[in-house]
Amino acid sequence: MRIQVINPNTSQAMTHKIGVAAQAVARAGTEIFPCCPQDGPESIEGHFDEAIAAVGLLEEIRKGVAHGYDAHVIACFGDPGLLAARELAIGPVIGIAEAAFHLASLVSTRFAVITTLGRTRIIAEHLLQRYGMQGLCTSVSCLEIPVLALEACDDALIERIAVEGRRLRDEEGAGAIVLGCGGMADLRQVLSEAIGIPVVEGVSAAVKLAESLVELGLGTSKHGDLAFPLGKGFTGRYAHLSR
Ligand code: 5HY
Repeated sequence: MRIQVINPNTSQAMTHKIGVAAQAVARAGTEIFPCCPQDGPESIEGHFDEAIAAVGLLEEIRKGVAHGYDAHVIACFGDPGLLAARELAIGPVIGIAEAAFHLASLVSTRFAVITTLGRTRIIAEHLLQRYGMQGLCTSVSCLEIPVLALEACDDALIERIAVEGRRLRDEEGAGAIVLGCGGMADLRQVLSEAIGIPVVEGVSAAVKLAESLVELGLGTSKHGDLAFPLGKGFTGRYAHLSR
């Protein structure tokens, strides 16, 4: 099985970290193909970044479909371009936020999310609403750190996240913690041990869900709104999309 794991920002270091984390949990027969767009923001920290990043993400999905990958993972906690990607894809397309929320809901009655900047809290809250998970989430906690600070995540930052995770466990009754950034892909085990409750990390969650869907023969439905995009002309830099 071959799974494309797309980091929608253009940080090579984060793309590598995400690829290593994805391969670490993949089955022996699963090959992970990490990638990121050539063009776009180095990190995604708001609505504008997400909108720009989505175009590059969709180009990567187009390439992945052409390569015949069995599934695709969108390794950004905003799940940018998820439904548009599903229109293009034949195999399943899994966003790391949706994946993490669902797995957290299977091991706890209430979970909390720990993410980066306060200004992106609303993005996670909108996703909880869209996925019908709002009632299961005690809160979206923000560390007020830039996404790229996770590229050089030291023990002090790990301890900061662990302290917040224990607070959410003790003060809000969270039974599980969801790590709300693709840049936290390498922190699942250390934080699970430090916080003492299930810690769900989106990249690993999405890879395992993708494997399960492929093995069940479940690809993206091509009936209705997720059918391939209607043929039409595109102009300018998108002329190559015309069909
Ligand atoms: C992410 N931004 O997973 C998101 C989430 C965040 O560049 N990768 C990004 O932390 O806002």
